Amino acid sequence: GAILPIVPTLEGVGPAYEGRGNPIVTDMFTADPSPLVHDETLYVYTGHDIQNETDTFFKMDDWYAFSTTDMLNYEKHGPLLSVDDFAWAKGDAFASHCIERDGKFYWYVSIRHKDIQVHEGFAIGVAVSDSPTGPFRDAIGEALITDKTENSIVLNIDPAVYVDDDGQAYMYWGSWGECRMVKLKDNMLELDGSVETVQAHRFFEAPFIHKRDDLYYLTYASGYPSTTEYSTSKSVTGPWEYQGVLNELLPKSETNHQGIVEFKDNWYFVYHDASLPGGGVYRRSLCIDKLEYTDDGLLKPIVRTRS
Ligand code: FUB
Repeated sequence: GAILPIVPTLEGVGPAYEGRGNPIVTDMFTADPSPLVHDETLYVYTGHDIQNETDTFFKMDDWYAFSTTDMLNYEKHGPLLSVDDFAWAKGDAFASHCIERDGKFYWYVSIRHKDIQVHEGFAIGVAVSDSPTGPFRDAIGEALITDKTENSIVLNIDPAVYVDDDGQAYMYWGSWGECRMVKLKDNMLELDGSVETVQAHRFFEAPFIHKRDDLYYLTYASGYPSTTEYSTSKSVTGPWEYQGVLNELLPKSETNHQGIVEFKDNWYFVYHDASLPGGGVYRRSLCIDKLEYTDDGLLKPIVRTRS
């Protein structure tokens, strides 16, 4: 992939950390980032906004990854995966999450299913590869989450997968006020038990789980337009204690879909805003800022930076 040039032209909104400056990607619109560390490299997987400035809904067909070893220089990979890679899908390459397990890379995606009318047709699929940059192929040949019968307004979007210390994998997802969770079997391709509802105050979408020391953090988009808010728990299955706002409302972007990762002894908050020239609600941009903890293990509010 191409090495992205650094274009430090945007006015700052806060002190920059010793990285590249935001937005990270300046030659295309990128959204819904999810982080993965592998082999001393940070990979951030994103969706791709291709809307015209006048379009009034998301237009998204494929997914990319951006990798860095120094938080300064990024390499673009992709598109690595697209709607066309899922024979059962018909469009809308919404938020995704790629994780590694036992040397394989599982990339969970939100996408509209050809045969589903409820939940606006959204389903969750999974692609697999032996490498973080592909080639990826549909791992099942059908959706992992379809939910064809239940007539509910909850969209089956925004998967986030977490493998706990005992090896049990969990997938979180949801939208419109309902966060859902289900266990996954060790093969990462089958559900292991029933779908449960997760209590999250003012939940809108984009759940993400991370752990530091003995504490689990559930971050998510709250309300719409969305702030990022979070809860903590001693267990990945809750009960969750609401802890407040982590990232405030953004100018122009109504979503800010976040992920959190530790990389080379620092913690980072990856998200999108609409700060690229021409950006907007459906034309978003990958950003990365530092994440810091209080002495009590709570998350300090994000200080957003530009270049
Ligand atoms: O990018 C499409 C949708 O917007 C995602 O699935 C949500 O998380 C929100 O960012």
